[in-house]
Amino acid sequence: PADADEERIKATVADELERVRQRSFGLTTAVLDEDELVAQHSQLMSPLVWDLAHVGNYEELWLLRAAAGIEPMRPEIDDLYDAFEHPRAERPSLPLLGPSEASDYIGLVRRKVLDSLDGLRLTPDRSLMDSGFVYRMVIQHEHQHDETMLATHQLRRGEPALPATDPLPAPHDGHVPAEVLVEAGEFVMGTSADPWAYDNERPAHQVDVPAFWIDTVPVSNGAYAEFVVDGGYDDPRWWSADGWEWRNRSGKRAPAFWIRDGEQWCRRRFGRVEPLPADEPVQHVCWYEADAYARWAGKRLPTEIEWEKAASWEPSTRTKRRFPWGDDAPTAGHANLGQLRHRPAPTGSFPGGSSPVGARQMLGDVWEWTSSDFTGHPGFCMFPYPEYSEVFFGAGYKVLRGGSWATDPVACRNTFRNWDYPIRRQIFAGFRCARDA
Ligand code: AVJ
Ligand code: FE
Repeated sequence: PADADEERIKATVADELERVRQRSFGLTTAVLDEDELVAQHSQLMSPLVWDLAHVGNYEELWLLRAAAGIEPMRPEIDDLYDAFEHPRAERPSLPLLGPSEASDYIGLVRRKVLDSLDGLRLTPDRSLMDSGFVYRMVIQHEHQHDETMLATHQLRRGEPALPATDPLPAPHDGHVPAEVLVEAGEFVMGTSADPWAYDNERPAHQVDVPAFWIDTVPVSNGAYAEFVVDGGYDDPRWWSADGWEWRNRSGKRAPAFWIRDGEQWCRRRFGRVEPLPADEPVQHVCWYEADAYARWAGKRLPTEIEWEKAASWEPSTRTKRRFPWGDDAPTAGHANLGQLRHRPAPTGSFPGGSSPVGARQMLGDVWEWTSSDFTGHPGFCMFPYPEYSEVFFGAGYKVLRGGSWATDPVACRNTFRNWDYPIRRQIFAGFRCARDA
């Protein structure tokens, strides 16, 4: 039986490695010419050709050198693709591999990885390393860079490059209450057992949470526009001190990519301008804007503990779910994940993806800003390297939860944690509000 488990894990790893690589090429060499791949579309982002070679270099470091003990293929390029050596703004001036060199390099790494997989022992019950966590880490890492590449596409100017996607889900019918109540009580935060969980999601631990209300759905463009039209950006009452300073310094008076068109709002989306859909979750707001909106609405952002409890806790059985709807893998009726569409679905979609307390769209559509600073859970143990999470603890990052339409299902679950600076707007982030009960 152990051998059968091992074969099943290896087959999944091989399939997922193939699937994510198709996605990466679909965002780079399949859709953009050489000039566009090496260009820097925004100071905030890497040239796409950097992300492409970086995911292969990361795969070489972890799956060939660390897991399989294979000698470095091109040690001289490690420095170029070390995210801590060179900030994004500096990457275009490095002697990077060109698009075809990068494709060849990552393809060769991949062939060696698949060859080495045969001889590996991945017994599920031993340490995380032996149970194949590094393989899942590398797969998730590439998907995370693919989402970053989509943010680069959104910032890019010029003719649309991305292909058409699935239509939006059918409009929901029936009434969706504005808020749901989460009763006071203990719940289990984090996980110790999920084979895909990063170190920052571990370990599972009990947390006592006072009762609170949380919005059933993310804040929509229409609701956010009311804040804008009400002069929300001009009233310091709604803003934190740092947020007001950001507002003054940045000159921003609406979410990124919004365009005023007389009485109407439009938005630029992957190279096309369209009327702003009022019922779509707002995207491209920074933490300061989310925090100000919540105060204007008489509410606040949820803590990440509240967010996770509302998404995952089944009070009647006192059990925790991997996804809001249960432990089954996401399907089309549960959530808008995996880049099936290049946009969030209307608020109130996916009744089949509701959490036990009735919150909808907790996973997919938009990342949700929480009020929490990014730190380690109690009992945090760095694994397998400090630069994934630990070096970011206490360094001014805010936690985001739930994944976006651009997040792949294997990099999304109730315990998954993302983080960014409170000024960042290029990620596919929105929010929902909460309040004390
Ligand atoms: C978890 C999205 C904040 O992009 O900086 C990619 C993921 N870590 N390569 C990031 C990551 C290393 C990380 N975030
Ligand atoms: Fe990376």
